[in-house]
Amino acid sequence: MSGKGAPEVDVPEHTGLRVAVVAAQWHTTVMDGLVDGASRALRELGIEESTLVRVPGSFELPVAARVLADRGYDAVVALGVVIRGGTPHFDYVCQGVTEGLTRVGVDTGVPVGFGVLTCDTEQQALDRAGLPGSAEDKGHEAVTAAVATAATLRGVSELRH
Ligand code: DLZ
Repeated sequence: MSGKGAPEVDVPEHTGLRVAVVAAQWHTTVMDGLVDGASRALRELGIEESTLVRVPGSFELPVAARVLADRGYDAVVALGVVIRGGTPHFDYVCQGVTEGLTRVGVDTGVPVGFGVLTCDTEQQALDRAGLPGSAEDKGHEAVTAAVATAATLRGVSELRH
């Protein structure tokens, strides 16, 4: 998948939205970049209430995201890095985390920002980590997408009441 074609996301009015970030710990340098990018986006958006929860690996992201969604956060952002190794393990972890996070969003109605990098090499992950020299900033993007979606959905639910 290419980053070409990414939109300039317009974030609707989002005063008072509460955001939870859940981040795995594998691949420290890349994860530090993703977490920093997410924090920067939260600051730029003026989000006043946010929390950061760390879990061991990406496979643990969905259960943590579900608990945070159930705690009343308006948006959850999941950050992780999975790098292909020599066994099918990569595919199972990627499938588990992707399907799990999708379920959390659909089942709870709480938008889940998908900031999980699934890469063939560490260099591909570094290129997307929001570090100095990275071409992309996926932690920042995931927060922006989740907050924009939560703000849009808040507007929609107000229309229906
Ligand atoms: C086991 C494992 C492996 C091999 N690789 C990664 C990885 O690249 N990125 C990641 O976030 N987690 C990895 N894990 C750990 C699993 O996500 C999970 O934490 C363990 O299987 C324990 O449930």
